[in-house]
Amino acid sequence: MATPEELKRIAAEKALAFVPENEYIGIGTGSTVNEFIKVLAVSGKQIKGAVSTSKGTSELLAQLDIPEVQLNEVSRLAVYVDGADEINHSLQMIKGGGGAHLNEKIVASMADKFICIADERKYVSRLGKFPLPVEVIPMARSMVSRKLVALGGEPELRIGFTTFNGHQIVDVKGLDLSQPVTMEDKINQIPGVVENGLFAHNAADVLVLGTAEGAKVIE
Ligand code: ABF
Repeated sequence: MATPEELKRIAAEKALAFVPENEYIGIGTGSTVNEFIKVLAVSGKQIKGAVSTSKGTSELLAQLDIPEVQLNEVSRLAVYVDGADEINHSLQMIKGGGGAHLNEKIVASMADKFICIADERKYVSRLGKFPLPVEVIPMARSMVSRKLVALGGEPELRIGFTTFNGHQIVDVKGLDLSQPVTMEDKINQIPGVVENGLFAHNAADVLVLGTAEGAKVIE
């Protein structure tokens, strides 16, 4: 029986095929992405540079001598490779379990193609079992939480966590995410919300799924 770590590596290795040579790419955050960075480092594939989305990703890039560039230095990215907490059959995602979804959504929006890499546990028919991360301005946290309750959610402050950009995160259970694009917009229209972890407008273009039977590519 393959372990989740083995499934992540299977997906990461297959994702290499989607990385063109001599281009700038964006790289997300999380343990599956870390497997991708490790296989990229030993693949011999030459990239111009990688735009990172978190301190953890930047540290691993530096450790493995993969050149990092800042988003402001590039005008487009050939691909964006990132994990997800859940991904549905329309390749819409819940992300942000690692607290980096603001940077991830920004960098993903610059890429020609979003390649999601995940182990098979993440592939779901309906989003919402995983609590939706919502990045909020600290002074507005209580007001935002009341409005999330009004939307049917049960928000919980992520205790002791401050995002890369200095904000807080509330994780919201119980939302009806059957219409992900509508809910993504509704939440982002609440004053004080910086960004939420629904990637519905910007769904992935390709899902590389690590399964016990090997890597499956879903487009
Ligand atoms: C990241 O991928 C986050 O948005 C999401 O939480 C994470 C999944 O992490 P892992 O690959 O460790 O399961 O982009």
